[in-house]
Amino acid sequence: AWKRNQTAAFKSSDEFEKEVVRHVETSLARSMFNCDEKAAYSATSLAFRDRLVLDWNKTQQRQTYRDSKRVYYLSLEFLMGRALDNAMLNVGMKDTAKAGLADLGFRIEDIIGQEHDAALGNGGLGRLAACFLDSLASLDFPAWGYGLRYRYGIFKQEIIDGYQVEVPDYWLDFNPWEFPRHDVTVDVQFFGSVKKVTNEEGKSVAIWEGGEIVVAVAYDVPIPGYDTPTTNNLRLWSSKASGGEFDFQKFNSGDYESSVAEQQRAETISNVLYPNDNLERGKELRLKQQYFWVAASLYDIVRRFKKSKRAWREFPEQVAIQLNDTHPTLAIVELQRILIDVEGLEWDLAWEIVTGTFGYTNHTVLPEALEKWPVGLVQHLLPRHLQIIYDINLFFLQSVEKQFPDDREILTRVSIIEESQPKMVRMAHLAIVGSHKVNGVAELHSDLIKTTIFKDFVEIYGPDRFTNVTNGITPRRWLHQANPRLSELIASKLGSHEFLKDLSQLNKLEVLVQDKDFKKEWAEIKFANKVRLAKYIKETTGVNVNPSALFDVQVKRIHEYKRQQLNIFGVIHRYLTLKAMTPAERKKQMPRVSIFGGKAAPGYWMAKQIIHLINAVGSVVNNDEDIGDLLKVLFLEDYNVSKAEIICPASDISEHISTAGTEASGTSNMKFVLNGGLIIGTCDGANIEITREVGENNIFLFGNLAEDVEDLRHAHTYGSHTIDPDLAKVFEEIQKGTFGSVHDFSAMIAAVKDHGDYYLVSDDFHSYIETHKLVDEAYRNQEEWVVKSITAVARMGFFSSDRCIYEYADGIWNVEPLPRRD
Ligand code: DL6
Repeated sequence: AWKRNQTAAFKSSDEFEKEVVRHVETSLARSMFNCDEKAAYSATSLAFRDRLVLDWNKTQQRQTYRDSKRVYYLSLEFLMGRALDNAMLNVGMKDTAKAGLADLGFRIEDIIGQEHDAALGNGGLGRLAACFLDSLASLDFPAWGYGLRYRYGIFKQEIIDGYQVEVPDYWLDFNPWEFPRHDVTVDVQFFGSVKKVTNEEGKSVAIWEGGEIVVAVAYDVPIPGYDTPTTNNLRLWSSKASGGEFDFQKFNSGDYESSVAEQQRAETISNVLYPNDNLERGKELRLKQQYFWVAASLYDIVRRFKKSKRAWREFPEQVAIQLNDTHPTLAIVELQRILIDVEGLEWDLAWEIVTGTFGYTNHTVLPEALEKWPVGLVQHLLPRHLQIIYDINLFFLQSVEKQFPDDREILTRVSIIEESQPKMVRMAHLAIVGSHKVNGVAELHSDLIKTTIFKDFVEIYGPDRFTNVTNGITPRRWLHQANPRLSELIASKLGSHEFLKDLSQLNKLEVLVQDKDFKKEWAEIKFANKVRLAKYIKETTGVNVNPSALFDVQVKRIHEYKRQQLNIFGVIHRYLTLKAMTPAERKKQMPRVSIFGGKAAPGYWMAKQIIHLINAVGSVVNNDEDIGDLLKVLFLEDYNVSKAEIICPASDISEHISTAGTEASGTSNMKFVLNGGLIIGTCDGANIEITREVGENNIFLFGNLAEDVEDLRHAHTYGSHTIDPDLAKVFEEIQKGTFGSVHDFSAMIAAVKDHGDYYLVSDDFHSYIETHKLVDEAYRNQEEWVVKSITAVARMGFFSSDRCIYEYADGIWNVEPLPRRD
């Protein structure tokens, strides 16, 4: 096996220490006498970065030399979290660093804790991209990520008087993990006009001229694989005005403000991540971001391909580009434009190359999240692209017409242009037409897209264009890094850490479910993780929680479809039930800690009311002396990746309770189970496959099925809609003012009672409550609970993101790993 002893490794903790001291004194220009934790973090990162760079360069050289097919993962979001801990673990040097830092007077946890999360994403979609980068590198695939270098990532959430307040997240004050490449720039054009001219060969060609140029500057982030020298690249683009810093002429003539205006306007493009999860708002700046990033990335990819001097036809044999949702769909149009306008290829050959290159991953069926752009806006911003979109659509519709000569309706339904007022470009349709494969992210979701939103396309292209790749998570971050004790216990039983690269090996744990000592250690680790979370809760909220209580966690973006409202209504029901009991009866109840966390999009009023209700309930319940430790309700501020690393290992049960058919996959469900927590969930997204793997006895399922949702909604609207009696009592209590402002919460209640209960909160309430009773019962039997926990972990091998990458590589990208042999 390869040992990281030549390049990235430090030979001893002494050597590491020396490097840290050198960086403190030279890179940071400080002395060790005034080296605080922040400086120690910076110097440690720089020491590791120096080593990673060597592997990174070698990996890139080898990939260039071998000239094998590369994968490019285009994602507008990469929710990376912290880099240092991950880098130390992936290169196998954490213990060395720990010893070295201890020698210098620091605790490694404190140093790791200094790092600002790289939070360039909203939620699952961005975190999936980050897990995929880790797997691609760990499995030695030649792969690059392309994204935007936002100056402001997802906002920081503060909770003030129970309400969410958004604070900007400026994360770039010192970022040792990026390399600015001021020599790698691309001019990106916007606006202008198109003229047709006849070239020397008598061919009519389009010339896009005028408008403005914004410069894209590359920033590279090394992505170290686990237990391999392969270190891939994530290239993030930052925007800058063309033609220098500002207009000197205007400056000299005293017009200072407008001299910097152009620069500011250009920089705005990569300034801020749009903070919406599963929601598209159609803002011009967002479209500008998309084209800016896509144009720069394609220029880069094409430049790299051209160096090999291969024929254009070979492009799809050298390049696979995966579109992470529809956000990068303009790449399809941009590549077609480059091939026909710049490189002079014929349309048909160019289109064959384009469709052979792209794959498209769909991540949602929610109508509000499906991207559409007004034709007028596209015309204004990208006039040549709109012409190409119209041509793509024309040829596509002509072929559909031939295939279905008697069906006019299908043309309207599948057209890339929606004939609405105003007309819109349907990005998902463009993505399907321009890709050779379309995949959903869990079996149910992939079936749903084929039978609902993309049904017509299955008729047109046949079922083979559509496939499924169920999501996964990287066990390196989500087990080894987040839960080191559990990872070490597993390694000690399996005889090595190989399971971190072949997660199916976890199944060997199953024979240990009756091993007393093993079970004891397993339970102790969970308890220690709960103590760590309890300490964090005390520090951040001031509330004492009992680590022996059942920890019930729901952390994810706040959204009506994810149904945090169902959870908090359930918590109120529990509270009312406890209140109605005698003290003797209460004593028999299982104590619970209900933990919530997650951000609401700043403009999503209802989601913000849900956060407010959770906090309002917490203030009442946590201070009720009748209740004491029997129930605590917490909302943890500013949920992010590094907090997830503390929360996931500490849960007993976690909630994945979306209305059936709405959550494409979910990935936190996988993180919780891999950390020995059980889940309560609906038959939705990947919960279904988790159940298939872990067995029905090791998961708590409830609620209506996806196939019944439409009928239920129909009945709510056209029939009579009766509210579950227990839920009605919960509503009465809220309306009495028990939790403060009746007015604030009235819309949440009305959504269920008066506006059709779109998310089926009332329909699922009874089975939700009953299933929670089963959870309480099961938890009483700690012996059995631990057996369930171990069994579930042992069966989670399928949910490694490594498995996803192999499936993409085989079924979509047709690309092979390129291991380094030095
Ligand atoms: O595939 C990653 C992740 C899924 O696990 C979630 O279920 C799904 O909601 C999320 N989808 C989006 C869609 N946003 N857009 N566009 O974030 O993807």
